[in-house]
Amino acid sequence: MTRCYIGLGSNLADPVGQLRSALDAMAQIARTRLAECSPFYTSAPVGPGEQPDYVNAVAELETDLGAEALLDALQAIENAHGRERTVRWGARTLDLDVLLFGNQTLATERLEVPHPRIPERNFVLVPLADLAPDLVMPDGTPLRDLLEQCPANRLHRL
Ligand code: ROI
Repeated sequence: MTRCYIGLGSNLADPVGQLRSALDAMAQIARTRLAECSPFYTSAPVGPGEQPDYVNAVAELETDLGAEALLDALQAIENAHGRERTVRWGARTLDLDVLLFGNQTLATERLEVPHPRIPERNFVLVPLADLAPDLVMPDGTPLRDLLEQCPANRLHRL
């Protein structure tokens, strides 16, 4: 079993409901167990243009799937939640990002793990630290160091 962490985000169409239903769907993924989910947070949108605040969380999964098979399952859930891939960094009903996949480092056409933007996103680091405060990244960097160095962005626990 590989322990992995998934970032959840939504800023359209009842974001809290989107995250709850995504968690229900993730609990149904084959050969995978939903171990835990962090608290939900509201966060100021990062990225260009005006868009609503996000609701973000991080979930811990244990899976026997490979990273790309897990990505397939997560993308199927995004699509079932009406995700449209139009504007890069635009508003979205549901975003599921593979943040970490065990201690693996991967870079394929579809998937880069650890997720390259973890260090600059407090809406990922804070809920990840709720689940795994002592986590160490595959390159040896403690999560605590990333948290200390991360730029501040408005974030409130729901
Ligand atoms: N901003 C916040 N606060 N939360 C997100 O989940 C999020 N996701 C994104 C972009 C558009 C980069 N901004 C975000 O994909």
